[in-house]
Amino acid sequence: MSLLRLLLFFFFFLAAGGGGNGGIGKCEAYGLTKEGTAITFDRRSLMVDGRRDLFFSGSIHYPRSPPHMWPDLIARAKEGGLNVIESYVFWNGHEPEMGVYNFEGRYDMIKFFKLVQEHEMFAMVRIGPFVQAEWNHGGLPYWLREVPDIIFRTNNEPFKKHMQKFVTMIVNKLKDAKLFASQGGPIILAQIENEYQHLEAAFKENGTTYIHWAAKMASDLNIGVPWIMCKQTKAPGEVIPTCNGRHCGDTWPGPTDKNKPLLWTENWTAQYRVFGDPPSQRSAEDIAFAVARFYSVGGTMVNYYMYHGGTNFGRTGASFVMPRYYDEAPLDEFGLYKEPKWGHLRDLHHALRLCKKAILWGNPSNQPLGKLYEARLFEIPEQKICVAFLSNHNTKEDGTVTFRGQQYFVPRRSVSILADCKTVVFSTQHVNSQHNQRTFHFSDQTVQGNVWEMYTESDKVPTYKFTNIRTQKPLEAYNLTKDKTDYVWYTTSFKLEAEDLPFRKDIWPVLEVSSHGHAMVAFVNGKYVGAGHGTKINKAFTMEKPIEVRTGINHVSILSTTLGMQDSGVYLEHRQAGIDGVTIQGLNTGTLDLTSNGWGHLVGLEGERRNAHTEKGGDGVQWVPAVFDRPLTWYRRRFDIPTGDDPVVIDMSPMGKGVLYVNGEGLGRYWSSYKHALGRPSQYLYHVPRCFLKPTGNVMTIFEEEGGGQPDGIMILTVKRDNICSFISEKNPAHVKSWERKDSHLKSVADADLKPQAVLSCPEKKLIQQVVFASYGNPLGICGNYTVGNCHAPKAKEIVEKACVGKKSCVLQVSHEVYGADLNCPGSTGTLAVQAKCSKRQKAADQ
Ligand SMILES: *[C@@H]1O[C@H](CO)[C@@H](O)[C@H](O)[C@H]1NC(C)=O
Ligand SMILES: *[C@@H]1O[C@H](CO)[C@@H](O)[C@H](O)[C@H]1NC(C)=O
Ligand SMILES: *[C@@H]1O[C@H](CO)[C@@H](O)[C@H](O)[C@H]1NC(C)=O
Ligand SMILES: CC(=O)N[C@H]1CO[C@H](CO)[C@@H](O)[C@@H]1O
Repeated sequence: MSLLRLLLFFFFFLAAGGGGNGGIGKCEAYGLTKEGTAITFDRRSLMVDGRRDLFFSGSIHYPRSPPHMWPDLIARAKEGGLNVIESYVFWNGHEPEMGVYNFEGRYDMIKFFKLVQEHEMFAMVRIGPFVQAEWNHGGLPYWLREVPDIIFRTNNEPFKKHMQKFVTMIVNKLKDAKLFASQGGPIILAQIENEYQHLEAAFKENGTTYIHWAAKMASDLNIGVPWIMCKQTKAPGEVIPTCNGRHCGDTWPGPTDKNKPLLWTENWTAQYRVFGDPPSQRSAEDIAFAVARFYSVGGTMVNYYMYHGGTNFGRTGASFVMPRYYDEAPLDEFGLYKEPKWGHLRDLHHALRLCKKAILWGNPSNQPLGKLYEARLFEIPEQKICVAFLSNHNTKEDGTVTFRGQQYFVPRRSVSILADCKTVVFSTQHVNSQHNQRTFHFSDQTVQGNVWEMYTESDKVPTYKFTNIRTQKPLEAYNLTKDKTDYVWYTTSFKLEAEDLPFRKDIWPVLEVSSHGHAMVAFVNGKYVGAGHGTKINKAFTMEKPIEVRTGINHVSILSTTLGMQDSGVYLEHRQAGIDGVTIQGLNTGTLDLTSNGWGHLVGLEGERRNAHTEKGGDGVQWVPAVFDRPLTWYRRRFDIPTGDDPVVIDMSPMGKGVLYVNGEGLGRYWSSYKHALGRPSQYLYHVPRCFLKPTGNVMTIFEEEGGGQPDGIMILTVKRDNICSFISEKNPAHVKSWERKDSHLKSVADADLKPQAVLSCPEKKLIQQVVFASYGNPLGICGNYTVGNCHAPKAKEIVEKACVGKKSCVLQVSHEVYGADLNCPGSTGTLAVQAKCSKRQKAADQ
């Protein structure tokens, strides 16, 4: 069957409603207008009212972006070819105190799933209620630790009681809002527990008893859609086990129970990052390879973790996890399209949908094509339907294979999708979608009114007599803070005689403090002596600092800080933080061990008790003109909202360590003084969602722990992805989406002549203003920095300008005939590289 006929067939198939194009746009298929939809499954796939479908899901966690951003994020996910949105449910956000609930603002779970429904998409709700998710305490509320005799996530009655109560409450809330597919809502899958298998082994028979209990407890809630468990090879009963990982198509054989489908719940689009981590990347090509591979071995649902990561606002990140979350996802932290990741995956989804009939109903088979080469086929011979996935598993070598009498070039580590077992409609290694470059722009608000006030705590460092909790030895920190603050003071006092002091003036005694984690700043006799910290891997650490002591009474005051609670592993309820040993070394009389010296504790900061970061509390605090370079100091300034509607960012690189607020909203912890191996802070740019801002008089408040920072160097920036690029070789296969771009799908297939096309498209409300670079030949470089190679057709720029300037988007042929072959380079690969600039300033032109 020719490709044209194949497409015709699909059109007919769609029109007839026999399977549907994922049903997007057709409410009936989702049961949105009906009483309910049955979600069933077998080995092959999930079924919606008995109809098989392919599912492309993306994780967007509602508390990680403000509700104002949700509609755009969901719409962009749908535009990227997704038909499912996944979110965890965040217990500690919803029940911060036992029996006190919060479903407002960023925690308005119902509103989130209703928006998914309004966008005519499916939803997956991963209740957990342990979720890990690099989220504080894995989502478990602090108060759960204080339940007598509790052991988390095992066959422990107190834990099971509270877990059941919460899960039931969430399920009832979702049912009341009619959000399950069985009620006509969008939710087609629900998850209980989360990556439990390794804990099950640790808890032995109690683990097994617990996971069976959890499966039964969930099933008994009668939600009318299947429950899943991820990374749980032997999920009990009807619960479907799913895979989490980077390469589930090659590392996971699927559920042992042969009537359950292959679903992939977490396919990392990058790697989450903690303070101290260098930047991480996962290329569009690598993700596409893993996903194409998964569908080629019979997978029918993948979930991108994350599709949009967002921000761990305030204190919501797990220990050491930085506020910016999965910025490398297809939609970046600000919700902007990260290209080519977003577009390449969209093209993949379109290609797989084109092959849906074969994937869902065809006979699967595989055919080795040599060492590390393979064809995976799905065929319906009587209907002449055939789809093939040609894979090359060599990591270093491109190759050519012969399949059904025809030769195919298969790049290293790639899958090529042959929609009719003949025509390549997608290759994971050939990116046809546009690229873009993210740029940050200085805004006038940085310098206007760059006047700082301060309110310092360093001149009132508490000593023992100002503390209210006293014990012989220092206490565990979480037990004191109850996760309401990162900060707790540890103080003690001791007396020295003249003969204790070193005789030589140039020899200083040393204060040695050991801590379970995570960081601290120390003072002796009110004077700052230094800071220390652990790492994500080694949370416990020891700090040693030279100190000045005096004859008579000396005071040690240590501010211990945590960076969230741990989110994984067994016995989470026993994890500790804070000071556990203090000595003074180098005295004439030897080492003075202060560990059992009698300790006073004070929870939180003075500024926190007075809400210095809020409008109201801030007004009740004595602010004075700022003096920089001071530890334990609150700083604040006012600023107006930057003009335009590009996202707003605060550059915290001049500061040390602390927390950042705007208008009372916590934007997260900053730690610019902690540099990763490449000498940069892991995060220094902080997203301020525009909905947190008012036109004038916004208040930025910082609490700086270590000092050394220069707040007047903090910049207010805006972020754009207005530099759009294309880099496509004439030899790339034509990806299916580029054909669909034109009005007439079928006509354009013929027009395109199966040559790839470059599609350049500006972000909303912007037009292509300028073609910065265009070359046809063998150009080099990356988006933002292309250079011409030794082959270059001079006409290229003019042709591209004519096609693109003044337009929202344009389509360019990638063919030497259009640009004129370069006679200097016969036989060289023709590559088109274009960089264009989008801008709002241009007045409206034709689309
Ligand atoms: C299982 O739980 C029981 C009761 O809580 C406890 O006594 C036993 O030690 C546990 N077994 C394991 C292997 O942890
Ligand atoms: C925390 O406090 C509880 C009592 O509230 C106590 O049982 C537990 O041992 C304490 N944990 C640590 C590590 O001190
Ligand atoms: C641009 O690319 C050239 C080589 O293609 C490289 O030498 C140069 O450093 C790059 N410039 C920037 C700003 O990345
Ligand atoms: C939770 C989990 O399985 N994480 C894995 C994700 O993939 C990376 C790299 O393949 C592993 O190192 C992680 O353990």
